[in-house]
Amino acid sequence: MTAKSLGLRKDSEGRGGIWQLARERGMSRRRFLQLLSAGGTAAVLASCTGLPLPTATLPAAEESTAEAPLYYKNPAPFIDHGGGNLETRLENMEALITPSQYFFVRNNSASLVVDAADWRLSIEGDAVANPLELTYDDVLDLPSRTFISYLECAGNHRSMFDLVKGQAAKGTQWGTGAISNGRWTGAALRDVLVQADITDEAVSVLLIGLDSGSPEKGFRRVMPVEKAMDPDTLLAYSLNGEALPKDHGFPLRALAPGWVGAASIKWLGRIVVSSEQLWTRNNTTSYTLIGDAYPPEGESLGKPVTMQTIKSALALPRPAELAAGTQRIHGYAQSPSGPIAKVEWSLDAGTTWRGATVVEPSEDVSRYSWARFEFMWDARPGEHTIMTRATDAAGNRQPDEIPFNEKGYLFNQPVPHPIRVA
Ligand SMILES: Nc1nc2c(c(=O)[nH]1)N[C@H]1C(S)=C(S)[C@@H](COP(=O)(O)O)O[C@H]1N2
Ligand SMILES: [Mo]
Repeated sequence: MTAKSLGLRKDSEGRGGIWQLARERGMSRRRFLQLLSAGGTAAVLASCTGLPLPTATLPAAEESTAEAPLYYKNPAPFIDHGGGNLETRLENMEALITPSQYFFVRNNSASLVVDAADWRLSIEGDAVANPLELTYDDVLDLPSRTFISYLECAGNHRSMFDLVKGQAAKGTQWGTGAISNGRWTGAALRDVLVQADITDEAVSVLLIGLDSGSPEKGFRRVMPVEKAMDPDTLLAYSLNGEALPKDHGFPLRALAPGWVGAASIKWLGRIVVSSEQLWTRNNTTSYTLIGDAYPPEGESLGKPVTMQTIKSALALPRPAELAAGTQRIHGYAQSPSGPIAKVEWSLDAGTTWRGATVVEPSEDVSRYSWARFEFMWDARPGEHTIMTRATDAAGNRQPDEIPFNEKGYLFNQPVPHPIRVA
């Protein structure tokens, strides 16, 4: 694929066509992304039309502030869990792709403001024969890939351990919105690893963010070399046709489709390829399944989480209030192991199930996109609970019951959704 694949599509703000316009005026993709990150669409338009850019449109966050905010986006549309954790309200969503302003945020420290011109990505380690240091332009010059993929926190649905099983798990009490579905563009991590000449001895690839301003303190995650060499594991520089927003890892983040969000390191600064299995906080004490059902592996306290699990949720407020009469109910379902084949819904806590319609997407979507489903419900006045259950094309179905784990990862039993009909 080429730069042409970064075509902007219309989003809910009608910003579609800006890249189109920029391209028609002869702007390079690199220049486009630079302008977008510096001054947003206003900067691109100003450059296209030759008009001076009013200084008021330059983001204030670019100026140095004594104390960095936890995030930069407007928190109004989100459930704010504090500490830089913004949960998407699925009820705000009707379409397949989550607009960037609704895209959930999970920060372990604070969002960074990185100057792409100063930024470097280093690739090193004992299983690297040709250590590299890449600039932003170097990454933009690599062959690019664009596809739709969901990104989901390992702790999405965590509050359901308490609500459904009566066992509270530690961590941010996410409902069902620590997930979003985006259109990503980036280079394949594989291409960079090949350029760095990784050796046959390579076992672990450690991705390190620049959190807290330094690679020493950065949020990090290990993945096996096989996942790192998967052509779909990206070094992503664009979300929904624009440069990555600051809160999502500008200038560059990893995107590990199908894996827990914690592997998709934001503000990526350093990649270490090792001939040994590496253990760090995020596969030993965090992001690992700790509980009776999970015997410890290696240096981990449990079973490190890697792939996500199949889940579904309704796009309704919790609790929801609906008017009596025929209602069209919709929601989203996702699986890391194939497209969603079937979604069912139940009004009697899972005793009987009816079929929902899995909506055919209006464009070709990758196997990493979530699916939209809907069904018609004759809502009668009173208190109701609707449960949904998804099955993927490989035959995986949401289980009736899963074992508890202390940190509440990967909850995927059918979620009961309370609805009052007046
Ligand atoms: N550098 C860095 N990368 C990170 C994180 C972080 O705190 N720092 N959080 C991780 C977690 S736990 C998740 S779920 C995803 C969330 O990505 P988003 O904020 O873009 O939605 O980013 C991951 N990458
Ligand atoms: Mo996460």
